[in-house]
Amino acid sequence: MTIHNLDFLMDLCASGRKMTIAVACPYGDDALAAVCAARDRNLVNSVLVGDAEKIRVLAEKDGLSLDGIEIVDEKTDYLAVEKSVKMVSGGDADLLMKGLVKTATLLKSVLNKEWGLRAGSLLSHLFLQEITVMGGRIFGLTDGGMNMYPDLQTKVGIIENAVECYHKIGVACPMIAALAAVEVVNPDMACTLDAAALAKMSDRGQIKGCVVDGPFALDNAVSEEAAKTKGIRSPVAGNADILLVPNIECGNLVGKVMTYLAKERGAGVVLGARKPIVLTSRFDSMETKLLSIALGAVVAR
Ligand code: COD
Repeated sequence: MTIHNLDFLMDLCASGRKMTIAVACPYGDDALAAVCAARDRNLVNSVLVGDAEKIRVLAEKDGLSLDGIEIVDEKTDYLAVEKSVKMVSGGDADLLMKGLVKTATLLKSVLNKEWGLRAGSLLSHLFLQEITVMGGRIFGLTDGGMNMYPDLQTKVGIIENAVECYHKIGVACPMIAALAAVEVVNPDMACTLDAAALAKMSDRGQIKGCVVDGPFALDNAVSEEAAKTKGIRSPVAGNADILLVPNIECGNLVGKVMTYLAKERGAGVVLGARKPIVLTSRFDSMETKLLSIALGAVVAR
């Protein structure tokens, strides 16, 4: 399946069982607007967890009706995060969403050993990045949100999470490019060694349900022409669905360049926990937040 934009996530979400999302600290204007838009499109049921008075004032300021949306009053961010995570781990909600609260604060709560959302496997962030140039493409960027400096084994876990998500959104065998600054193995650049090892693990069936190759520089991962110029022969060259970045800085920078400088939309979610966590940047647009809710709900099924 070739996906040209992210609108399919709305249809996919609307076609299945309606999930309930718990939103921790929903104070950013766009987070509230996205929750209201998700209600209007009948995508999810929402529970807002935070200072009820603050939420109502914000909604009124923005002319948003909170009809049909439940509010659980928790005055401090710390308690709101804890309550929302517990709602999801206890089965009162099917997925979690980060509002206006630090990513690390929410993730530490998610990783809580007693009442968090650990499933015994690696948690990682995937951002589906819509690119309107090049005829409309989607690139899964991972991991620019959770794992900071992944080693080889962590990269395998990051790939497995992304592949499971791609299968759920209808891509049977995603092409994965392990990115570096160059497309050759250079012993002085550790990520090129990891990329080559991942490619061989994919060849030998140690990583399943996808094709992994690398190292690739970004240009030859996304452009067939660039790959041809460099003489790279690989099914992944120019056709990557998923871009595995070497570390959190690379992933975060690529995502933010696309969001802020190119004004593209996306959808972000943390995978590998018992339930998905919708995780976008505080200043992401309402549309990106809405698409992220749809993606999270699809993954939650
Ligand atoms: N998957 C599964 N378990 C994990 C993971 C993971 N990705 N990370 C940590 N754990 C487990 C560890 O095994 C351990 O049992 C426990 O959690 C605590 O581990 P620490 O001490 O290494 O982790 P923390 O709590 O100090 O930090 C975990 C964070 C996810 C908060 C940290 O890695 C982090 O801050 N990541 C970056 C988040 C961020 O700032 N993103 C900004 C970009 S939007």
